[in-house]
Amino acid sequence: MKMFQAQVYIARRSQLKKAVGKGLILFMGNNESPINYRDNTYNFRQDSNFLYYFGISQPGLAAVIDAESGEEILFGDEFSIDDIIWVGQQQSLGEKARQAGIYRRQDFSTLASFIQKNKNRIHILPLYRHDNLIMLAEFLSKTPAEIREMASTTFIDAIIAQRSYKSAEEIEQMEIAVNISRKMHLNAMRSVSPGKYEYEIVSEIYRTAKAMDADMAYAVILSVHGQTLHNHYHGNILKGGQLLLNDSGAENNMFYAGDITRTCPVDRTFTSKQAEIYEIVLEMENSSIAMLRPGLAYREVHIAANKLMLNRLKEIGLVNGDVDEMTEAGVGGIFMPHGLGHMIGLDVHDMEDLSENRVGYTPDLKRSTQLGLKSLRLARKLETGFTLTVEPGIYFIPELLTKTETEGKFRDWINFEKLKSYHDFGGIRIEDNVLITADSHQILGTPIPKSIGEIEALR
Ligand SMILES: [Mn+2]
Repeated sequence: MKMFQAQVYIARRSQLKKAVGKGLILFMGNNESPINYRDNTYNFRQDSNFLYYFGISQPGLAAVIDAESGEEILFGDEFSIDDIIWVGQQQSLGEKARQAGIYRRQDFSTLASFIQKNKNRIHILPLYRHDNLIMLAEFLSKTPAEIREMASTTFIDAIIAQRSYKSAEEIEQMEIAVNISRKMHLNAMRSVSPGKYEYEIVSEIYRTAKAMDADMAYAVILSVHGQTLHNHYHGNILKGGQLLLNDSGAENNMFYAGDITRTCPVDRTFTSKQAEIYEIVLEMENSSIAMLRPGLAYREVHIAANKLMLNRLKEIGLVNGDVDEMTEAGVGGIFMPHGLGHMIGLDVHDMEDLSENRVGYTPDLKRSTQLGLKSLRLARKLETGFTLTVEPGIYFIPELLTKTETEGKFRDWINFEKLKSYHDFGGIRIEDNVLITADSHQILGTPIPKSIGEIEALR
């Protein structure tokens, strides 16, 4: 099992103990999740908070840290002879615990009474897995709704205050994840040709990841209908004249995520109409990345990208009017209905199990309700050590354009007539992963082709 040095986990837990200060901190590991019966399961993925503080990727675990006495206990069972018959001999759980710097292990069956004894001083996280939610509800004789109410903001905020800042050994893993994602994208783009099915390109992505001991950090988004933001259907035939959007990223064998998007023509070259929009998205991406530095609020970068987009769309006659007024009114959301990016780390949307707003916003920042800006997951001021995605896009969503026109909305600003010829255009998104350094930023991993020349040269 790949883990960091024990010292890494010991230091992380000691910082957490200090930040929480009082009470008993409880971590519930993830369990196997059945597809249709107990022994036929989905791929196991350990909870990211559990991985961060304990590093052990195995189902059936829980752990506690007593913030006052400092005591740390791993709850989980040693393999029995029955387990060994089915899954073979393995490193004992006790040894794995020692690799994480934990010296006390107890059988899982002792967890219930331990929690009951400490029920008035326990800190728990929001539980996104229902089996854990039900288990805890049973341990504490409460309803699942009451358990949800119990989530400790002290505990949540202490984790966010740690996991937001990536250490050198984490950045090394993230670069590995991005570099595997890079190969996935290169192989995908090279395999594109008219007449193939989308799933044939998806198979290149999986093959590439598996060949590098990696998996998907999230379900592949790959479609000739790139205007659909999270399209998981892969049954379309690639046709000449279309664009193919591929948003896919690797999870490496230390469970860090890459999240990369590239858009390429199905034909070897971009049409001039495609190139015109592509250059706008690329300029949005490059100029957003160029702005990144500690102290700048990511909300400002999102807004700057939107203004740049509106200025360029104005130049080609798709919108007209004052760009500041259009930005204020939310015209940009019609063409880019999502946020510019999010935190990334052990999770592709890092720590969002803990609360999207607590991760991406500070109390002084109110989340907008406007199309586009309301989907901005990261708005707060950037700090050294943050890792995030930068993923501008321009989409022509026929249903949204028609609805907006029918409602008479934005009619002074949007050229709906000219846009009719874009209803079958699709969408373009370009996405990279970036680290905020001491005074600037650094794109993670080896550069991945993204200029028109670079992409056309791949085929
Ligand atoms: Mn992303």
